[in-house]
Amino acid sequence: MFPVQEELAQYACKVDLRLAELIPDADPETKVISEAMRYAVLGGGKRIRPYLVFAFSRLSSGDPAVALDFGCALETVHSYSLVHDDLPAMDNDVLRRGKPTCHVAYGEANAILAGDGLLTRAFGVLSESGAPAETIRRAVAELSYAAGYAGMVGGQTLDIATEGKPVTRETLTKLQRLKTGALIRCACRLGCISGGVYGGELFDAADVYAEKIGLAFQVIDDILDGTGDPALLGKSVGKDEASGKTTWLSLLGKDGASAFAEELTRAAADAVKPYDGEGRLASLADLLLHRKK
Ligand code: GRG
Repeated sequence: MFPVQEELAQYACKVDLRLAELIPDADPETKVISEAMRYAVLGGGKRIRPYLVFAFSRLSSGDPAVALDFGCALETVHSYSLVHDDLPAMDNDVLRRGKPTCHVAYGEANAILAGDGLLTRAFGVLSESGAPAETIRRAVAELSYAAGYAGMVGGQTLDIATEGKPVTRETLTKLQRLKTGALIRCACRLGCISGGVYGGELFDAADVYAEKIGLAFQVIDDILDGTGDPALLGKSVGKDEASGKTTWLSLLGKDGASAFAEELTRAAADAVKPYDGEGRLASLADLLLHRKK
């Protein structure tokens, strides 16, 4: 089996170091925002999305430095989404990545601004990555699409609109494909784009892999919310059941949801088999299936 856990841990350290360089402390009068941004983005995240960029960048023979910056840009968007998702107006969570959430630590207004700062910084990071102009253009378009109303923001909108109402399996799949899946697909695509691959068989295989692991990721997230250990997860659990939310756990039960996640994981590995000689992508899908946090 490919040693994906070790490689992911090493890559996460690289991502942390690079993010610290890309988001330096600003001038003293606005330091509270750069501090809140660094608080939200540094330390604690699994860095799965940057690792996906790295893995697909290898397959497209991309420049590793460009892939790292593309992954960091995506991680700043992911971190902004967590900051805003935790706000009182949204999920009203007090714990994230084992620490008080950004608004608890810095106040609500600063948390909103820190999220805004992270989102906008992402596009600066892509633009300054040193990649060819066409590669940057494609990466900016891809990230903007995935993070925006046709992607993650749209998914969050659906999530809020369906709050407290039972939803069908189809609606749940759509909601999660947008809310969580869009950034995961963007990660795989940015990896391809970093090596100048803008379409074709590898790009299509990356899309199928992303779709399958994205949904499996969410199924596991639902199982962990219902049965996971809050100390290990670094966030509160049991909120889905308490709020009567439709999840994969409530739709399929624990065994059914686990079987579904396994099926998706197998399908993900199959989709990239021709490119995955080392087994990195299959091992990553398997690691995500068995994650405890
Ligand atoms: C506020 C516009 C806006 C969007 C929020 C991402 C999101 C949309 C909400 C997060 C809520 C949530 C718990 C979703 C489940 C899947 C998910 C994205 C989990 C967190 O991602 P991980 O596990 O987190 O990769 P780390 O901390 O490892 O980076």
